[in-house]
Amino acid sequence: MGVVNVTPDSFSDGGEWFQPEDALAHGRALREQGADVLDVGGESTRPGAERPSEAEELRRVLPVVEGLSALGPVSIDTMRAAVAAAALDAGASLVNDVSGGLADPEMAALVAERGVPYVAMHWRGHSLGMQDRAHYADVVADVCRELGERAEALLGAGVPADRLVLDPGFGFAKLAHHNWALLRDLEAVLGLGFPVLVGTSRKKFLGLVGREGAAERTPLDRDVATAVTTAHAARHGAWGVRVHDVVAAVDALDVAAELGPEGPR
Ligand code: PMM
Repeated sequence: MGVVNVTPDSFSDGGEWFQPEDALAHGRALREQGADVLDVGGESTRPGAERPSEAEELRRVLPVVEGLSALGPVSIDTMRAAVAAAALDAGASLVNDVSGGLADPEMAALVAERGVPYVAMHWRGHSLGMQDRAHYADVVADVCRELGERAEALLGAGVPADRLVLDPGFGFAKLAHHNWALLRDLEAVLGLGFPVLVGTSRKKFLGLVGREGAAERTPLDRDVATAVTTAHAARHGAWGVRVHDVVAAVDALDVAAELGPEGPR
């Protein structure tokens, strides 16, 4: 899954694709590089970010969704049911909701009605103040329990079980050691019985690794580390990876395919 952020303030690609024509060109390039799905988003979720209005989010994403859907599958990265509905009408075929349906009570019904694949991510609240919620007794057990409860609620609201994908939400209300614990123990998330999407690309914990006492890597310098986590995720059975650098991810996935699943042979 290649990331197309149509935002002025994403931490990872700093507004590079904010103009629709730039986002379209970027999406086309990611598709040519081998992305199976393009994930178009108009709201930055970096810690501390303020939300755009619904009208502004629609203005950002719709032309890009429409243009890129002509070339292949597009997912809409949104927490708003109205934006998801408009994007599906414009050609998107999958909804990626970092709030797992918690931000908008209409989301579950919309996804159920449309019957499209739905990525529900582990989330504890909006970006402002998000990292204040990074408290866990046992991060793997707590995230699995909260995600499992979300999955049950979504199924109860009519989302078909074979359309649901779960995501542990790397970097969302999580400190570096929480992210590492979840990545190390991806099998626990897979144990919930749904396909799992992994979104570690360019996140802060990859900028910090091995850098104690030194400056962290900038987001653009985190693609090598991301390729390693991509191969790891694939070898542990992830359904998909959400990445900015598709060239590196395709290489990492090819290597992972040659090595096969992790574990004793
Ligand atoms: N991360 C971001 C945005 N959307 N969606 C899913 N499913 N999982 C993620 O980890 C995720 C996401 C934030 O990263 P960005 O600012 O680089 O898009």
